This record gives sequence, C-alpha cells and structure tokens, in this order.
Amino acid sequence: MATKTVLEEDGTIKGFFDWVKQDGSTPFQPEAGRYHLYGQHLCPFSNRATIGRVIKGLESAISYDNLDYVLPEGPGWKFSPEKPGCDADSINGCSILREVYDASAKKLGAKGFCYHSVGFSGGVTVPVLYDRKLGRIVSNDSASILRMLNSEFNEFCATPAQAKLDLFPPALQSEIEEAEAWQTKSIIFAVYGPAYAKTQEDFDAAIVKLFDGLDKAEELLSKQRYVVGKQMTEADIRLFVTLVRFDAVYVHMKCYLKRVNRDYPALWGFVRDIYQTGNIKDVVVFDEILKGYFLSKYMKPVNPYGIVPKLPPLDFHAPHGRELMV
Ligand SMILES: N[C@@H](CCC(=O)N[C@@H](CS)C(=O)NCC(=O)O)C(=O)O
Repeated sequence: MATKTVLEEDGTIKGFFDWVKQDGSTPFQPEAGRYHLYGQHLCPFSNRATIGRVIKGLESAISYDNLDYVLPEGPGWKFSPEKPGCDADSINGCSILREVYDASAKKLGAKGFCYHSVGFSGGVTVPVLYDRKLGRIVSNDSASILRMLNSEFNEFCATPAQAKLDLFPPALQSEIEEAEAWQTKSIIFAVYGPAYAKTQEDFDAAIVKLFDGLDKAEELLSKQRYVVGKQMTEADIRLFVTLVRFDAVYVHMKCYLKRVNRDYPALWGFVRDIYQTGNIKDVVVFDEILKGYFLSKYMKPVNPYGIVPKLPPLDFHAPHGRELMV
C-alpha cells in the first residue's frame, strides 16, 4: 500500500494515498467531524469503507454522502440528490466527484487529477476519504481507508466494544495479508474475468480460476468461522463484499457454474454470518447494487439493453449456526 500522495513529473496526481494517523506522523489527525466519506452502495470496494464506518460506530464522527449508484459514460460518478437514497455533495457542493478530485489535486499544487489506468479501477473511483480541514482528499484507496477507520478513530466510536474491535490485529497481520492476496487474485477480481473475456480460451481459463478460488474458500470456511483466526478481520469484509453480490450480480456476468447459496454451504453460511454482524446489513443495499451494476457503463458490453435482473429469493437473515464453530 502506498504511503503518500505524489506529484507526478507531468504535474498531475494519479491517486491519493495519505493516512490519518493518531501518532502525529502525518498532517491528518483523527478528529470527530473533520473527515467525510464519499461512496455508494453498488461498488464492493466502496462497501469496504461503508462497512468499516458502521461496524466501528463512526457514523457521528465521519459524515457520509451516497453518490448516484449508476456510473454514467463521461466524467464518472455524480451526485443525484433527486434520486431516492442518493445525496448532494454536502461538503463541496460539487455535481460530479471528478471536481472533488481536481480541486484536491490543485490544493497540492498539481494541474489536476489524471486517470492512472483505464478500466474498472481507473481514475475517479469510490470510496474517497476527504478532509474538511485541509480541503482535500486523504485517500481514494479502499484498503487503506478500511485500515484507517479500523484503528485511527477509536476514541470516537459509538461504543467501547466498537472501539475495541480490531479488524487488523498485529498478531494476525501477515496471515491476513497472505489471505487477502489470494482472495484478491482468485475471487475479488476473478469475478469480472468471465464477462470480459474476449476469446473462448480466456473465458475457459477465467471460469476455472474463479471457481477454483471459490472452492478453496469453501474448504477453508467449512473448517473455521472466519478467514483468519477466530475473529472477524478485514479479510472477512473484503471476501464478504464480493460473495454477498455473487448470486444477485455475478451469476449474470457469466459466473454461472455454481451459486453461493446453492452450491457452497460454508460460503453461504459465512455470507449470512457477516451480513448479520452489527449493522453491516444497513449498508448492503440490493436495490442500488442491482441498478448500479446493470445500468452502469461497464455493463454495456454484457447487458446492452440495460435490463436490471430481480434479486433472487435469498434469505440473508436465516440462522447460520456458525457461532458454534469458535
Ligand atoms: N482504488 C480503488 C478502486 C475502487 C474501484 O475500482 N472503484 C470502482 C467502482 S467498483 C470505480 O469507482 N470505478 C470508476 C471508474 O472506473 O470510472 C479502491 O479503492 O480499491
């Protein structure tokens, strides 16, 4: 994970990688009411941050604006306060997120913000952690934002139990990072492989890679409640945000060999377990997830007519019994 935002030789900034730190090692001190999260419910990466905020009880300390869940052609994420569930930009009054990125880059002496790549992860992405005091983005990296929310705002958590909750405990960090490395390659990014394959060979390979990854996760989670150790960690959240979308979204993106709720009993129990933890369910919003995926620009090649499928009957509230595993 990068540790600092850098000004490129071409005078632009290609990503924000700063850190809120309690120890005073960065200009970003934790304070209640100082930081703001921009996100939306469609995106699994954004969901890492929205889960971090609610599971740590930081709703009062860190404000939140929910962007329009549909990613349109053109300049990207926009604010659509006229749509139910979507907010205006309550901090900067912008109409598109790109303006927040550009203004932040300019604050740092840059010409502006520049796309660092094309494709799913390129450019003006969510989530974004924004600092009102310095008037700029701190980070647009979901993995770093989740870690900051986990450890740097503990004095502002709603309850002592939320302050104590540690999703990245020092003793488990290397194991967590190892688990995340394979999950990212074999599941989190692999769910996009089948839909975007341009040859039969690529498709065949993408399907094998994804379902091998899911088989491995199933085996692991049939023996233990959580991905690492006996407690919930960030590795569970990162796996959960993909798995909870699987039967609703990715099956329609040619990941149809198996379903989580039908073919993977341990993964399905795991999804319900995490979904039912704290108030995580409040930030898993299927209406926005479905419309967001199926109406956004990246789905055009897969879903040219913009048809939004119905949510299958999945009972996320059903008992999972996994508390007996620890
Ligand atoms: N750097 C990002 C990547 C997040 C990401 O890929 N977000 C996607 C939505 S799922 C996005 O905002 N895409 C906008 C675009 O590609 O224009 C992270 O926080 O992990």
